[in-house]
Amino acid sequence: MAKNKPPAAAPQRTDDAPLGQGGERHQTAVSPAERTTTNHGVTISDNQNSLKAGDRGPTLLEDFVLREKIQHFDHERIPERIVHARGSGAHGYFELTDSLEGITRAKILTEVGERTEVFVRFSTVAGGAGSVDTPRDVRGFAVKFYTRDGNWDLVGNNIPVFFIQDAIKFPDLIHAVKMEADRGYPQAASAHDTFWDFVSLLPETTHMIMWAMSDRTLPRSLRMMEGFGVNTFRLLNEDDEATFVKFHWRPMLGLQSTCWDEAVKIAGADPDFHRRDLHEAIEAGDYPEWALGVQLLSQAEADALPFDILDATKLIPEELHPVRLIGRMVLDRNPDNFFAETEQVAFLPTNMPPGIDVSEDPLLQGRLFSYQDTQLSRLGTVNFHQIPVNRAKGCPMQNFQRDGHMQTQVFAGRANYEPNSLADAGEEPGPREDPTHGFRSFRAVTGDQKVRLRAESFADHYSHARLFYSSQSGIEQAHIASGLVFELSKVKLDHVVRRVLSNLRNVDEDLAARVADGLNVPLPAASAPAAEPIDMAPSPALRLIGKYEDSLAGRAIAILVTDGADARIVDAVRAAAESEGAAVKIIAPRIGGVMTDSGEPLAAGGQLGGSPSVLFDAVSLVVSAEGCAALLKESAAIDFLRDAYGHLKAIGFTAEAAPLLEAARILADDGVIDIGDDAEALIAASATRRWDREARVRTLA
Ligand code: HDD
Repeated sequence: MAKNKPPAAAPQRTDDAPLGQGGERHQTAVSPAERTTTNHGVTISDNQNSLKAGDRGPTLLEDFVLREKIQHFDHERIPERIVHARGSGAHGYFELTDSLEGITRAKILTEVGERTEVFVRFSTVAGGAGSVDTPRDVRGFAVKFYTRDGNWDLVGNNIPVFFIQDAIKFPDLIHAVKMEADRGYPQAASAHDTFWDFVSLLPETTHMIMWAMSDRTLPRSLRMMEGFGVNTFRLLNEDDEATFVKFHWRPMLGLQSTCWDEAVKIAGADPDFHRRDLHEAIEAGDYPEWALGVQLLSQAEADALPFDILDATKLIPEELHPVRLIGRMVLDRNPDNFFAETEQVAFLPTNMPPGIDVSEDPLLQGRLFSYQDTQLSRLGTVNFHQIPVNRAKGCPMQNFQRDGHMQTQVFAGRANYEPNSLADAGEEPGPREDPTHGFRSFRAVTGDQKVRLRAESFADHYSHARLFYSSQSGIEQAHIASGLVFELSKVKLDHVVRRVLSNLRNVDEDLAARVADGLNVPLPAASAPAAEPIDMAPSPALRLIGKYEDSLAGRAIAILVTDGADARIVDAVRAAAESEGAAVKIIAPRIGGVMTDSGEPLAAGGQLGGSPSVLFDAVSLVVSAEGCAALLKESAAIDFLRDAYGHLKAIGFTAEAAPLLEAARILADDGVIDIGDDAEALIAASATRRWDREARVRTLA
């Protein structure tokens, strides 16, 4: 094009024309509220084309619209959390139902009926932010209460104990479990050399390992997990008298886990399985709910325990000190923006209102430093408390901390120090301390020698692992043994496997023998424990199966249909499932759905190839004879059934589906149900897994 010659007129465009070539599209009036602007408020006239020297020429440095947009994009990512990087959040509220008046002066625990806003973030521990939702891993359960006395963050997990006793081992633990340093894998998996090497050398991890190898680390849904504050905290009353406290969350939907093979397949079928489940449940108004419970112990009761209440690798059996349910938490609102809220939320175990205090648990003591510190590299500024999701909402926030990166508050006046006498000159003096209502620490007696020592009372590493294992049902014990076999089968270092087996002998001889047998290796001699383990009375409350009533509420049933499906049966299954609080999804060979035998179209919520049965809690087949014949040629249909059977789910079928059941080699049992005239029977069988089927479908250790 000749210099200075005006370009040819832009092609005329309609609203359906593709963007990118300039033209008519935005020539209709754009109201001020609709206008897109730069970060500094200048209205942008063309968001499709950069500024160039001629329509085919180079882009000009002068294009501040382009530069600003690209530069902002270049910096969109912030460092992910070093642990718990993968997470899902939700807003909700907490309501107290039973007052702890006299035990604490924290109003959130004394004002019955008062609703306090919360933000919750659930997470996995080991994987990166983009990792899948269903690895075998501990789940984070972090709750931020925006209380009238300041924010309270209860930053817990779905397991009541932890791997290590002293915070100084935390970086080693996390380095060991994350991707191996030289090869950058495995992602989000503990089944590798370095993790088990570390574990085998630190017998204090044994109790947590029992939990980690159990089905607790394979939750079916974030809505179906318990939560625990893990560390021991203190409650302080008006007179600053202390009571030890352990916090518990109890899910209203009960506890439920997946099978290991199922979790692995879900990871492929829907890497966002948990995030989607939480989001969709809240979107549908099916609000997840937990009860908050406390175990309260006096100093004398703590002293009488056969273990140290300051040791985070130990739990207090509920049978010894019952859990008192004092409130409920409901999650009823999805975040508007994932980054602004779920990513930028900063939980701090140091966030405690007056009346709640820490204990001397050496793991907790380290946490009191780490969380505040890590926000600096993650959020980049000491002013991260001003980000909306982190802001104290229930009360004023004011002090003389000033300036810093991203300061958003505009402080008026001269007062930025204390004490000051500016009030005498008629100026605003600013806030002052309040000894009556302010946060006061428990006057713990210390002043001992300065030592780097582990307390003798922490030396017992096996009694609680024994307690946990012996409290499990036979099925759960077999799953723990099989979990250990799977993980150790991935460990290449023989001496590490031997050391784990030596340690396991101190937990349970039968367990060690089963794992050795599963690995096909000889059982080595037992390791010498630092303190002789004791046998404690089993605690059935530590079981996952049977602790809560079986229920279909919050679960999902898939109905696989074909053209000619019996509409009456589809309706009956749907009605029966929905009356139990379960969702129903119609799965069809094609997404458009099918024509039922009544000649009515039936819309599909999912297509067979993209909706494997691992995504559901029970399945049924309502097909015509021709439809069944077509499905016999689909491996996805066979897998659909075979997996449902292998994952111990109830399977409902109509007579026409019999050839498919045969092809998938489904054997009759009380979970394989002809729903011809009894949809209710399927519903009853779907409320739990068919555990008695397991021996038919896999060899457990
Ligand atoms: Fe931690 C994050 C839970 C021990 C250091 N931790 C983090 C999160 C949860 C927990 C749920 C994610 C919070 C969120 O969703 O943003 N951590 C625990 C529990 C522990 C525990 C239950 C044992 C009782 N943690 C622990 C120790 C240290 C840390 C001993 C270090 C001394 N944890 C951190 C951290 C993280 C964190 C590095 C990473 C991101 C963050 O804090 O905000 O500071």
